[in-house]
Amino acid sequence: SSLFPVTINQILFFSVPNCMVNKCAGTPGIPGTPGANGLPGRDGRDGMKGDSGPPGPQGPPSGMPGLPGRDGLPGVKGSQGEKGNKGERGEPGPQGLPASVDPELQESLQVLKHRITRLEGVLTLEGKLTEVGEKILATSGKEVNFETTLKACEHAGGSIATPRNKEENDAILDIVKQFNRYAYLGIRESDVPGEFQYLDGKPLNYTNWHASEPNGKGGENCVEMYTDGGWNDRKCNQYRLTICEF
Ligand code: MAN
Ligand code: CA
Repeated sequence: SSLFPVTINQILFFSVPNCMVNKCAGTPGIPGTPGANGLPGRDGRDGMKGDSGPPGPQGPPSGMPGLPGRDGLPGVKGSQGEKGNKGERGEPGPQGLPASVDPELQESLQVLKHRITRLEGVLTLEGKLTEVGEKILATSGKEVNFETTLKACEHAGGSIATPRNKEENDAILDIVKQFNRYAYLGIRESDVPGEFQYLDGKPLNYTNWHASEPNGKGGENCVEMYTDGGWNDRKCNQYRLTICEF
């Protein structure tokens, strides 16, 4: 109604001239009362799009689980496990020839023996080895006390040189003379002063005492070889040429 405050009658009243050709109008009448409100106008146009609202709360979980991921890198190697139990004994092999009549085995033995003989020749030539009977004698060229001599020979897989006959005594003497150094022998004083024995406790069955020896009477428990091959009882703490037998 506010859009049309003037009625059709009022418009006609003011638009008509006061006087016509021969008739004039009287005084204007009192304006009529405002008309009733008009019909509502049409809807306006849509406004501008508003800003997007804040994100909504997280929805409940849904959907199938994804596929498993790829394998990770291999870990560091673990420590070695305990040794397993011993397996069962295998079946016996086929019957072979006795070694004494096995031609292949005998041939191998011949080849090996020949090779060892040649190697012994090389070592003998160089003065590194002396053969006497079944024994092989060798020296480290070092001078050490009796205990150390025992250990050195044992470490090498042999034992301290022990002359059990003249031939062996001479072979040891060769080395003693070559180095011009006395050497301890594998002989020690027993619990009876003045009595000597082999290291295994057995009595001596060959001796080559130097004149007036042994004379230590319990005070010289070891035995050394002089450069003439004679034996002297002597304290065990001297430095003597190491000679071993194998
Ligand atoms: C002399 C001799 C030996 C003895 C030594 C000890 O050479 O009496 O019998 O073993 O001295 O040093
Ligand atoms: Ca002596």
